[in-house]
Amino acid sequence: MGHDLQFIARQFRTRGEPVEIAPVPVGHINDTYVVTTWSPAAPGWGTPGTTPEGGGATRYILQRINQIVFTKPVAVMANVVRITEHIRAKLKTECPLFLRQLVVIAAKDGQAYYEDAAGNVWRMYNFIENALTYDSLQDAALAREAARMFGWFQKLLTDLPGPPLHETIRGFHDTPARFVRFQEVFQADAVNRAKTAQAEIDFVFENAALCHVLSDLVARGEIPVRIAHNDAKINNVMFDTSTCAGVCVIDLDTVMPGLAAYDFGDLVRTATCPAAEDERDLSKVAVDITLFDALAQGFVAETGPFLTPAERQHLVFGGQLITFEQMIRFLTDYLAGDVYYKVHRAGHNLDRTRTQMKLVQSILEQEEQMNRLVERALGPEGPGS
Ligand code: ADP
Ligand code: GN1
Ligand code: MG
Repeated sequence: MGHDLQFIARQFRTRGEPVEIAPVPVGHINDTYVVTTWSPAAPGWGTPGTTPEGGGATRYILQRINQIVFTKPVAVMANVVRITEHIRAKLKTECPLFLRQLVVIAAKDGQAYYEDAAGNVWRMYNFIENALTYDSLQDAALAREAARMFGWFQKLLTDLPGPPLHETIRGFHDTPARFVRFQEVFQADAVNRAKTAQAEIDFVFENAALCHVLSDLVARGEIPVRIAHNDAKINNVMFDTSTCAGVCVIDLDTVMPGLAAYDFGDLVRTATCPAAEDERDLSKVAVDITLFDALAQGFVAETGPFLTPAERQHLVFGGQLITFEQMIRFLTDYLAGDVYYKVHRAGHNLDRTRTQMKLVQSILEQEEQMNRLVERALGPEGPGS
């Protein structure tokens, strides 16, 4: 459906009026646009001895929150405001990254979002300039930096004051429930696709025991629930265009109670394999141990000091679990007829399912070595020792 993007962009407190709006074709969930505004110079600008603001272009990110996925967008925005304000309050203004963190741009009525006449909920952020995201990586330094950023993000949120964040998607990483849902969708086979995914369906049933491991540890109180990003995939962190240093963690919709292992797991899933998430040539899909080593070092550099022994021991398992869960989610969506993830070609969710399956196999094969690398990164008494 077409949206009057100019009108929507004008509902926010931007500097100047929107002059250009372009879609960002990244991300599986929200609709994302770059809005460029233009503001004229204030009267008197340029007069020696005066300080009125000059004019110029400013960029923003405008997003329509996917309300099929996020049924409570107002709760999402309440979380996002708390998270962004807390992070900025913790970073000292002199910290070079202070000005490069997400800020929610208020709507003209002062709310953190704008609801249009059709009930769509829109939000606006500052555009993080001179930074970029990657959909996959080949470079160990970037893998280390990505993991350091998500670890840093978890660390910054360990002391978020106030009540628990809203659970924006119920049971988001409840892998056993994901498996139950998969079985229902598979039994219904509403679009008659099960016959085209037999090997993948078999793999899910054969490995179903993986689903319960972390939830059982949580239920027994052996692994703590903390605030996690819960969608720590590689294109949800921005890097400086010139220095390649991490700048900012984005896509905060699922930041809520979760496990450290979920975020490390999503990094393993997306930042240790140089191939794309939807690569069709499966010979390219495997965990690259050099990328993994860098990733482990980056993550524990920030989180090592606060992770419990049980959390440390389950980081690699987090990679297995989150990749397996992602396989189940893509396969479920394929069998349901592509109702959740944006797809761009026939069989897209099945292609994604296959890469995840190949990655699970690759992690299972290299598990011992990966665990050794995490232990080495932690050192006998933690990172840096
Ligand atoms: P989705 O939930 O659909 O993945 P994201 O919030 O991750 O949406 O945004 C999609 C993409 O848009 C990101 O991967 C990133 O490339 C770009 N992006 C998002 N927010 C910003 C921002 N504040 N500044 C610059 N680019 C951004
Ligand atoms: C979605 O929004 P995006 O593209 O960063 C999804 C994640 C999946 C990921 C798979 C809210 O992430 O959970 O892991 O796709 N987000 C939601 O690439 O479902
Ligand atoms: Mg994203």
